[in-house]
Amino acid sequence: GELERAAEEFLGAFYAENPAEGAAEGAVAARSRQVREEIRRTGTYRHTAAELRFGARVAWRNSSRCIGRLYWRSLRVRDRRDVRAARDVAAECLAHLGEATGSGRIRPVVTVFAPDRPGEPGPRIWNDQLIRYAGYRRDGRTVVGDPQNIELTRTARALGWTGGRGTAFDVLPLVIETPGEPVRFFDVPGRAVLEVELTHPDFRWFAGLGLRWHAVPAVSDMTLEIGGISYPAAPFNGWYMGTEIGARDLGDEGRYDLLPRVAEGLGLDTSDEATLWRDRALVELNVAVLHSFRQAGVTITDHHTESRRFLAHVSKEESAGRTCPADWSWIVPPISGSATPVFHRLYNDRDLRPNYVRKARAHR
Ligand code: HEM
Ligand code: NRG
Repeated sequence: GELERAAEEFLGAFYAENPAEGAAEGAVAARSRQVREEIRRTGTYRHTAAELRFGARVAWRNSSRCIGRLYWRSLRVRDRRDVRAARDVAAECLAHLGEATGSGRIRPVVTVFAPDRPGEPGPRIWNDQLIRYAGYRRDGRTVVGDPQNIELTRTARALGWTGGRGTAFDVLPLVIETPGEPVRFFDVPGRAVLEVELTHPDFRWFAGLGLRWHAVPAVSDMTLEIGGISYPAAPFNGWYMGTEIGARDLGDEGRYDLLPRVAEGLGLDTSDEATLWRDRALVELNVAVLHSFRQAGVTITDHHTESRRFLAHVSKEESAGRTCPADWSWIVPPISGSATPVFHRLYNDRDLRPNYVRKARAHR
């Protein structure tokens, strides 16, 4: 069946890329036979710790939207496959943040919770990242906080969350679904969340905007697929590329929509698009993000450096006899695209496994 085929293919890749694991001739064949037997008996199979570690790393390597893949081998894999209860999932998510954040020198980490099994789905995290800011619609028009998270905020409140203070940067609780339990929320305490207050190296007024952002992007709404097994809760993080915050999170009209306010601070003429006030505001916002993270000692990368690293990664992959799958529309940064080398070429995009895949959100 489908599962046997996917398992077989994964085990083949595992032994091909990890010769030390199967020094003895026929190691693949022996493990494949064992897995087929286990599938026949139980309808599923359990990865070894080494298979899981390799699978989670290759899933990053195969993430064609990710520009940060040069360091895919260094991913720390926290094996928490025995964790299913919502309370324990929440506690392990906080432990993940602690390990990932350190004192600001961010480490790439993934925590793998229980997989889906026949008749028993694994736990699911409803937040799209472990750290998210609440969004409150005030009078049908204006929004306080992050408009992207209005629905998650409503869900948390419907479940009984009263923790929001109504600021633009209230950290939402984790909302966790697991079989045999009602959906529950768990507060993310301030000590688990490193944040950076944004200042600008040249403009004193910028600090007065009262902006901040969290240090760690920890994506929690993607399923880790390895060898036909789905791990629906497998939050992962690296560090930010500045444009994610400075261009998209703070700049998008559907997010914090700050370009008009920054342009005002800069004294730009916003009555005429041709003054490029939006572009100038974007650049200064991005300068502020990179400057503030650096000054706070929090790992961050800029889109020029990261573009060069990504092309180094593509070359390394080709030297290893692999084609690096990549999605141009996600790899090219949202500002100054043509000033980065990733813009000036095309890529093959293939949907390889293992991978992190986004399945339809449970609560939609
Ligand atoms: C997407 C950078 C680590 C997996 C992205 C994006 C950027 C990025 C800029 C595009 C995001 C967007 O436009 O919203 C980085 C950097 C890392 C890093 C600088 C530093 C180490 C990781 C790690 C993993 C990963 C550790 C998994 C183990 C992904 C995936 C996406 C992505 C799956 C697509 C997300 C989606 O579809 O929403 N990355 N990344 N990245 N990255 Fe990375
Ligand atoms: N753009 C999103 C984060 C998406 C993932 N980005 C990373 N991933 N850097 C945002 O919050 O702006 N990572 O694992 O490091």
